[in-house]
Amino acid sequence: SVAAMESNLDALLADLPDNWGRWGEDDELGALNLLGSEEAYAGMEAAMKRGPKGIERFTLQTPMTGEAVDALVDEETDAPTRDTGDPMFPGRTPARRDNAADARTAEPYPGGMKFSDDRFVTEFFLHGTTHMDALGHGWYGNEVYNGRDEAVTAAPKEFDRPVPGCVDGEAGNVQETHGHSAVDVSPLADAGVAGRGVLLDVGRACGDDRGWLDLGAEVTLEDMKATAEAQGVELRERDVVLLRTGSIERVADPEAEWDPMNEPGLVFSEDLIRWVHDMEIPMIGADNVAVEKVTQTVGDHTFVLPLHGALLRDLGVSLNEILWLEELASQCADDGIYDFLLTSAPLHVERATGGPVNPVVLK
Ligand code: UVW
Repeated sequence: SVAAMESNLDALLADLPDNWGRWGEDDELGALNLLGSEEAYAGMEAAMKRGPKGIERFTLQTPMTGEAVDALVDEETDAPTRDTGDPMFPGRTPARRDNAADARTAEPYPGGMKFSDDRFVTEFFLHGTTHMDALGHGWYGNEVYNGRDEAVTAAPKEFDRPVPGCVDGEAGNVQETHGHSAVDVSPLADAGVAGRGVLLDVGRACGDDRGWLDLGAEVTLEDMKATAEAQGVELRERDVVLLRTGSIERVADPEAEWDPMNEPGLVFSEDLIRWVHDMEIPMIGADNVAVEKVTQTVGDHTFVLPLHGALLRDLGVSLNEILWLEELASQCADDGIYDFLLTSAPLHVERATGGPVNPVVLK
């Protein structure tokens, strides 16, 4: 039952650290509070390693196709194998775009300028592309991050800025709609992320010749440390850690097998949670849909997304999912430098559970 599952997670995480109250009772930013001037400076120092003529930029968003893409069909059985469209957690729907003002029919404005204009026309999930989770996005028991009552996830809050036309009680009033009254994505969007990022290319260290881990592979703290050692990079306090598994790269290859419920990913251990806490890691990102392996067995119990409980809810560590890491990883493998300046911020969507993001790396 759901109650039994909740109590399992309560028991599993009971003796592990949390960051509730650490940055005040009202805090909604969590471990991103740890990123200040010195952490940005550490990122900038890393970015300068390749010299004044060597700095390159990488953007880490997995491209949104925006197009309806037919499912791949098995030639013998005619059964759909998988959707070749945007990768995301099952149940979510991707952005589909159409051209509201088409270049073929564009009329010139006075003076001659013409425009084309795209729009999303389907139910695009804010977690349906590369995104950061709000700290209140996932929880167990009756409390979200920082001990806030879970009711905050179902009660509208005041907008951060006055919004003309959005007045309580009026027709079309968005104040009446659902949305987080706290611990939504806005604080992460306002703060942004800037720090020393470290890529742990576990795929290259432990995977096949493309640097892909097998579907279902478990990434442990030991794998992370062994990868850092093999890469010759020192993991430091307050680093933003990016894990490459190769999983999202599978989606771009129509021949490759991919299963969002059985991706390679990080797995729970007490040591991992204590390490993340002691190292004051502000954010973990990965090239898979949930950073962690979706279903995990610990002792006699099966858990779905337990690290969202231990990291997002208890430690307030931000999670950045569906990253595109291929080009960054390939440059890191070429020059042997695995640290860089990482900057990022999710879209500021009021009251939202998460926000799309296109992180920028300088290296
Ligand atoms: C789920 O909530 C399932 O996923 P994510 O945290 O990846 O958005």
